[in-house]
Amino acid sequence: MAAQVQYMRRALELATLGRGQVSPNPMVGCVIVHEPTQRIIGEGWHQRYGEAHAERNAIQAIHPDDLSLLPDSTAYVTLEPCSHYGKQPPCANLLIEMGVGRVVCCNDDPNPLVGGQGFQKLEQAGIRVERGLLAEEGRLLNARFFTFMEQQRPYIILKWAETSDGFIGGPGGQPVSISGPKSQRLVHKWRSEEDAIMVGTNTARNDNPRLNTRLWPIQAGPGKNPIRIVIDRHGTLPDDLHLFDGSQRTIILKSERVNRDAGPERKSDLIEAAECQPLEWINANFSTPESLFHSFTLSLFEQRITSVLVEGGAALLNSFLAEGLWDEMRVFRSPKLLGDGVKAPTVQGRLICREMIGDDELTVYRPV
Ligand code: AOF
Ligand code: ZN
Repeated sequence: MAAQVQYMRRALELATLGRGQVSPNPMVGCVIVHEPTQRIIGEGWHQRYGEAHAERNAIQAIHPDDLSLLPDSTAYVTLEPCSHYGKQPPCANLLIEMGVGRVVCCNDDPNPLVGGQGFQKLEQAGIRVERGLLAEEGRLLNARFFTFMEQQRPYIILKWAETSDGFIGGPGGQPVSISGPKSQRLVHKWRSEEDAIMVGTNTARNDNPRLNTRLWPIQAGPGKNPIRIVIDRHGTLPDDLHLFDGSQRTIILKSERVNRDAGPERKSDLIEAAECQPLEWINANFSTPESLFHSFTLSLFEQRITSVLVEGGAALLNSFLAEGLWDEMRVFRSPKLLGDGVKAPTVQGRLICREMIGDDELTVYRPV
């Protein structure tokens, strides 16, 4: 048992190497172990969206001389092997063709295209299957994918930085620097890990944010800057904001009543740039908070956006909190004092982590 757990932990660790690269797919890792000798003969993970799945990469990593060991080997895979033809052929078929003896997994695949059929295929072919090993860890690893598939909405992370006296902005919403450089860099790393970043109208207007990953260039290869989402109910935000510069895919939520054609509405100096992305306008139903959130989450689900980092301001954060529409809350508390300004939202939920990032204290919460 202990060895099984170790192999699965290794598979989970391998899976994380795909973080920020595989969405809307899950992160998946696979370790293939020759049972009589307890030797790992192949390892792999899903590296990039559209490319080979973990099982195929693990099998490809096996030395040709070891392929004959597969009937006496176990594939530890963090997710049920897929059974469908998507961008990739089914992993269940591959495991059957290669003659793997046993398959152990953390979680069933909630994707309706798979949903149990992967296990069924394997069992019908005479492969022994064990499910549910480190299931909790597996669900946590792919919290975005499970939320997206099971609740048909993106995973929502609320993030803000507050002063010791509980403010997130200056009087009248004027921008002030609250968290330190290390925290800011960490935020850019977080941005590189999520599908989208969102801000409200006042933040877009007052802070004129870029919402990119310039302080975390490590993962920010082409296309790795997340999609920007901004609320502009009445279509009154100025066109020269950084958000509208066409440098990243940008979605604007507007009221159904505002007449606005979809892009191109962008800074003139970028119009000719090859990488310029037209703005996308989404009609949202602003009549009640429920209708707004319903139309918003539905649009994002349809566009296969599996996670959103909500960066403020206070009104937007508070409305997500009031709707109970959040999965994680990340709060920086800096030693600074402001005395007056925009009040920070009230933290709630279950504390899951507390750590110092430079001079700032970071706390992370999940709903109870
Ligand atoms: C696996 N192993 O490593 C992954 C799986 O379009 P495709 O072919 O890439 O299929 C994507 C779906 O396959 C995804 O939604 C999820 O259900 C499953 N992902 N399955 O056996 C893997 N990444
Ligand atoms: Zn697969």
